[in-house]
Formats: sequence, C-alpha cells, structure tokens
Amino acid sequence: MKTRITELLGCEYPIIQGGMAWVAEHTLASAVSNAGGIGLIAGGSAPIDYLREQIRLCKEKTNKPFGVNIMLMSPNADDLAQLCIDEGVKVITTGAGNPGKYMAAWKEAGIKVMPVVPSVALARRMEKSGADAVIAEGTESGGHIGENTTMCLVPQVVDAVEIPVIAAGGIADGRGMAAAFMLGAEGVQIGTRFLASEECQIHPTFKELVINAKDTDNIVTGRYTGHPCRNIKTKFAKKLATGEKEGTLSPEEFEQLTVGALRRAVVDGDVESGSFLCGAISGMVNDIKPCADIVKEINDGAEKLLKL
Ligand code: TUI
Repeated sequence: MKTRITELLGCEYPIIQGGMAWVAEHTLASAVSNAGGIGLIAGGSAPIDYLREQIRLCKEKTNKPFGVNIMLMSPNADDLAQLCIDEGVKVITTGAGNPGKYMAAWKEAGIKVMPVVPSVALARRMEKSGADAVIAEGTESGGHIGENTTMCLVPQVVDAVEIPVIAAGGIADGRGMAAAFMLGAEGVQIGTRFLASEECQIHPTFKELVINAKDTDNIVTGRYTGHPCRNIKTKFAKKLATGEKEGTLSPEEFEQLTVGALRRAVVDGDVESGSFLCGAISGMVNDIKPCADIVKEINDGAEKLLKL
C-alpha cells in the first residue's frame, strides 16, 4: 500500500515499529526495516554512547531507512537530539512531550520528523512547527499514554491537519490497520505485536507474559503521578494500582518503586518488581514470529480488507 507515509519515508509498507524504551534496539529495528517497514531505535533515557552504538550497528544490519525515537522526558534529550543529526539519522519520532525546540535543527538536517501526539491541539502545533507527519496515539498503547482512544483521536487529528497521520494504539493485525485507514490514517505504528517477535531482545518471561495475556490482563498505573503507564497486569502492577487507589502509596513512594522497573522487566524478566509496559491489544498476540512475517501479514491483511 503506497501512501504519503511510504513516499515520505521511502519504505515499502506504511508500518512503523513503536520506539519502545529499553526494548527497541538495533536487532529489532533493523529486522523491521529489512521487512519493509520502518524500524525505530529507542533513545529512552539511554546514555549517548549507547544510542550512538545502536545507530551504527543498525546501519550495519540494514541499508533500508530506520529511525530513532527521542523520549522528551529524558534528562539527556538535548544530547540525543543532536546525536541524531551528527549520525545522519533520517527519521525521528518523539514521545512524552513537545519537540518544538528541536524542530528547526532537525529540519535543517533534512530529517523527517514525526511527533507522537495525544491530542488535536498538539497535532496542530506540530504541523505549524514543521512536522512531516504526526503519530496520533490512543490510550490503548503500552507505556506512557494520553487519555483519548485511537478510534476517537485519529479521525479528529486527520480532520485538523493537512500532513499525513499515523495511527497508534491497539493495532496488531490487518483488521486494525484497515480500521485505522478507514479513519483517515496513512500509516500505523505498532509496538505490542513486535514484542512477540523473534528478533525482539526482551527477556523470554516478558514475551511469555505478552503471548499468554488475555483481554483483561492489562492495567494503567501512575495516573496520580502525571505519567500514566499501561502495563501487563502482574502482581507488582496490581500492587501499584491498589496503593494508588487506596492512598497507601504516595506518588513519591510510587516513583521510588518504579525507578528502573522497565529495565527490570526487559532485561531481567523480573515479575516481582518489573513494569512490563504493553498495549491493550496483547490479548490478541498469541505467538512469536519473525518481524518479516508480522509486517507482511498485517499489510496484506489490511490491503485485502480495504479492497473489498
Ligand atoms: O512516550 C510514549 N510512551 C512511553 S515513554 C516511556 S518511558 C517513561 N516511563 C515512565 C514514565 C514516563 C515515561 C514509556 N512509554 N508514547 C508517546 C506518548 N507521547 N504518549 C503520550 C505522549 C505525549 C504526552 C504529552 C506527547 C506529548 C505530550 O505533550 C505535552 C505537551 O508538552 O504539550
């Protein structure tokens, strides 16, 4: 399917892999790019040397376009933003904030910039500041989320801006992609489905939690900290949610318990104290496959439905 997104990014399929912090490293990103989508390396809160190395390793594994996600709450976001320019990164997505202050430098460097937006207002602001596309991300997504759902947010963003819109949140198969296109999206960003890919480097326990999850095994924690996060409903996530609801955990205590929790999930598979960030669609992800199969099945499934 050719859209303004495939044209803008020079990829075969309008499927972008989510820039999942601690998860999206060069093996996954290069596999998605080699499959014809756009792989992303997550800057997260990574040290600058780690991200530089990941970008260089990705270039060794693919000559297709790939990108970097800059998490704007990261204390070293300024350095990571400059590193992308220095390393000749072609595509940047941003999350968890407004990337306005980097826009001029990124555009000057010829980078295609696609901020994640949780609202129409931010989508409009991003278009004005020169974004090439926006990623309208619904609350079904894993990790740090906004309030609006994909079904409600995407068409409103499509109506509000001229630039192409990529839909994210709750999409894991051809039906979801086709639905997003019916709402006016010209591409999809997919995270959770790629957690259960062969190339994804997360701990096997994390993959098992994803493929065994059913529709209700999902929970949002941390609303009272201002940074709500969607996770797999482990005992630890339930403990956080109960503490939040019953007022037995202060926001400060919550923050203390969750510092480093994503790393403990991704690297150690630690179900006692790790946060397994994951989208609400995990109930539909039941097997581990190569990225190439995932990308092709989603694209072909959507294409077939959209031609009906
Ligand atoms: O960023 C994400 N997902 C993430 S980031 C992350 S690391 C983290 N861990 C704990 C707490 C916070 C972050 C894990 N998952 N998705 C993109 C996204 N961006 N979701 C929501 C937003 C967003 C929110 C507000 C984007 C812009 C925004 O703008 C506010 C403003 O300044 O106008």
